[in-house]
Amino acid sequence: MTDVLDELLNLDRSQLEPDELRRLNETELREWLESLDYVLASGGADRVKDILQMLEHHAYKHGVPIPYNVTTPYINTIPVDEQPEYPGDLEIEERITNLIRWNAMAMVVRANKVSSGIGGHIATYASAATLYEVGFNHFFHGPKAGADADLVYFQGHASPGFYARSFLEGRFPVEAMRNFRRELQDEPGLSSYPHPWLMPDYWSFPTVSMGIGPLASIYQARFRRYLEDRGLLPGGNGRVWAFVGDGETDEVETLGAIRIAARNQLDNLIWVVNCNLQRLDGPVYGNGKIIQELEGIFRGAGWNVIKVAWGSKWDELLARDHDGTLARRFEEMVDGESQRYAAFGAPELRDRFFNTPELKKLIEDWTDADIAQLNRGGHDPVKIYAAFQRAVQHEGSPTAILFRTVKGYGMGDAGEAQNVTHQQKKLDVDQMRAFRDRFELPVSDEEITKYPFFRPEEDSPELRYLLERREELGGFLPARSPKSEPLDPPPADAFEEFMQGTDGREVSTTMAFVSILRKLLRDEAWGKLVVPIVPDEARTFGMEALFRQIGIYSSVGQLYEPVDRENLLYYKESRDGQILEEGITEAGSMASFLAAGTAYANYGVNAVPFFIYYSMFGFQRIGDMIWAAGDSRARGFLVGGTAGRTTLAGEGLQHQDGHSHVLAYPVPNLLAYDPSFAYEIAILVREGLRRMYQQQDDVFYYLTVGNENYAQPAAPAHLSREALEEGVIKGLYLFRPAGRKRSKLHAQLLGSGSIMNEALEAARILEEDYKVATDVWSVTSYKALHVEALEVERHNRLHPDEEPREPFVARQLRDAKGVLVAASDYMKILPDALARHLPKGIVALGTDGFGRSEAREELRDFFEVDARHIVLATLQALAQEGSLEPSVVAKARGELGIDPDKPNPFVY
Ligand SMILES: Cc1ncc(C[n+]2csc(CCOP(=O)(O)OP(=O)(O)O)c2C)c(N)n1
Ligand SMILES: [Mg+2]
Repeated sequence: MTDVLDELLNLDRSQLEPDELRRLNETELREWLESLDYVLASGGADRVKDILQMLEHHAYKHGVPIPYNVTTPYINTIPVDEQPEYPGDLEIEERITNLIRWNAMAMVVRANKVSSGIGGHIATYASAATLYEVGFNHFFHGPKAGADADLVYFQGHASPGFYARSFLEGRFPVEAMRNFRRELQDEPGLSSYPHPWLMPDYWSFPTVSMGIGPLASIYQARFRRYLEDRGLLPGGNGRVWAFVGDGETDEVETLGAIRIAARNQLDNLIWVVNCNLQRLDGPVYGNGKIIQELEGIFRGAGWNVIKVAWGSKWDELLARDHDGTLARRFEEMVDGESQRYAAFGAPELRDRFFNTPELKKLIEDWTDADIAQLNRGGHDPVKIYAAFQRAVQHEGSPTAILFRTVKGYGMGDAGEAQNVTHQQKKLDVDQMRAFRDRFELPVSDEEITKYPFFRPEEDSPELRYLLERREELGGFLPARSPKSEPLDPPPADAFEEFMQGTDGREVSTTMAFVSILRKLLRDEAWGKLVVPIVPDEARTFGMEALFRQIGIYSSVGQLYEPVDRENLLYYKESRDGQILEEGITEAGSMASFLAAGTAYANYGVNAVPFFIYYSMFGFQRIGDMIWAAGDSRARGFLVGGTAGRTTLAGEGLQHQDGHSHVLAYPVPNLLAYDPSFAYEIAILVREGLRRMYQQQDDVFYYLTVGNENYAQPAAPAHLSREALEEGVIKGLYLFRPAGRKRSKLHAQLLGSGSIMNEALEAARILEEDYKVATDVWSVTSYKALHVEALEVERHNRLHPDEEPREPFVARQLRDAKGVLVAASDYMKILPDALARHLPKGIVALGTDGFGRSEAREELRDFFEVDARHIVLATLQALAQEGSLEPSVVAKARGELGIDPDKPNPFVY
């Protein structure tokens, strides 16, 4: 034996004949494999893992780098012998699935027959039907499951499938099914996609803007942990399931935060990625394998990955495949090729896939009918069940299940695996018949032309089964059922200190806001409900004191001694920490806002998110998510810090925000405010709490705060508290009446945010130097004024026979004398949009244009919003109405030191 070994060791392989070398290689490999089999049998899988790891290290030490491989072979993760027995009645479940398939298809085809172009998708749900059905029958826990209730992010454009199921469940009348995508009919209709705004008892999460659902699901799962860890929600087995399209993974939002899920060990999160290998135009990754690519990405990020690529019929072939030929062929096949087999069926598969003598041998006794059963794993309920079961049992990390399916499954030549399938919404009679026959549906030839919906008798085995399963699992899904109790706002005097001003002490509105927040955090009822969310900007906003006061949430606590431990305000992470310090991700932070802002509906917890961020990186960066917050009926406060194009000095073009208030207009249920003073913020925060949590209005708030320090005034004495509050909330009030009485010249200046101080200074100059009696108004919200004015205008238009109403803004300014001049740190469009609701014309000053790195004073000159420019604009307006000679204005321009030839900031 030793001699043989010596001989082998001294062998010079290069001297061997090819045949000898092959035999040697084979023997060597067999011995290694046999050793491994022995270790597996006697020491188990863990021992095998240990040894392989040690071997790898050993090889590495001897200079043999083992290529790092994040993927596993392209076969199912769960071996056949580890598949649990299916607990349901497969036959009846298949019949139910087929009925849902039919109704989902019929609702789209019918909707487009009645109203061509109304749209809808068949192919997506067709590919995912069995995935969802296994979930509905065995996994998804409904609202009645309490702490075990699941939250499910349904793939948006698969909506016909969910409606079709709900129809079987008796949740929708047939009229609703007929009115899919018709929400404005006299009969009930169904919204195209998941929109809580439109179907508030049904949908919880808007998912159809690709990428937002997956991202939101991560932060949802984390937020659930946060509520549990902070004692606001009882711990349970409730999970977050997110259904994701393989094409959807192209969106940076989809995969951009997956490591956050791994970091937080979110084993309450399961992603079901429906890899039908196609997106809208064609293959997701025709030249590669999307499942393998995604596996690498998820595994690399620390997720548990389960691949379900091949259906049970393939197991027979894999069992015959002793030398790995079939597995290698899987590996070799790119998705574009695979799509052909799904599209063209058995003959194509026989000829092209089984393309070597070894492969052909595997199917030599198979008919085309046998081959046709070689299904993809995502259509096989037994495989799906095994994967879901493994996912819910997995601990310590999130799970992604990658299911291989066929897009347009069952649509036959109407679209199965065709590149056009995503858009297919019309099936002719023959195609409908083929669909019916394939899924063995009880629809007659005569009926078929009417695209009937089919619902079995109430006491049919199918309906009984379906309803029993849902009852057992805690009720129907999708379902949205807000269940939080109304909560009174803090008492009126809670924020009294902010009504008094700072007595000359200069503080920014950001600092004032943070003080209000700290005050709220100490409130008995509200304190624990506040969820401060910051994307790595807490120090920018002077919030670092909160680190120590309320802690930063971390699912694992703090595993290190922070470098600033000696410091009073050290960086404290803890499991019951309150701040969500998200790192540099506005999108992730907004996802947290979505989760916290809808906690009242999903968990019955009145969480109050305050998402504080650089205002520039809000609407224009994550506007679609803010839109989704509106749709979701999220509550809470978005706080745009370092706001104002000229208030944020030095930072320049990409930081200085002079338009977020314009971008805030489109979101209908968002109230946007640009407050100038601490007491305005205090009034708005209290009002927001009252409206959102006591009155339970589905609105949310946007406040901009600046970093310019100035003395915060006390609430003006000339107004009653009610009048002041009304003005602040509705958007306009008289802050300082003119000092000069009985003047010939009058002006009304409207200031906002920190430009208010410029308006006040302008008023002083106008009164002292130009004898213009000048009132100064604070405009807290152009949007609020505008929205109310439009509502009044509309009312008057629709009720011409009634006494016309007057918009609030017009009423406020009705008796105001002289010219109107508005100045803000935002675009001129804000006051301009109000113009036709005002008793007279208005001159708008604002900050249209790209920002500059400069100091505040220069910036305000450049953008023409400083006191001097306000004075000039006022005098010019007075000249235009004929109260002043133009020469006076020209002279004033010189006195004010304004260069008439200065460049236009908008075009320059
Ligand atoms: C942000 C965004 N961009 C584009 C679309 C339009 N769109 C709807 S579905 C779809 C293709 C989806 O493909 P995939 O994610 O693979 O889902 P499948 O239908 O294949 O399951 C596209 C591009 C959208 N809904 N959202
Ligand atoms: Mg797809």
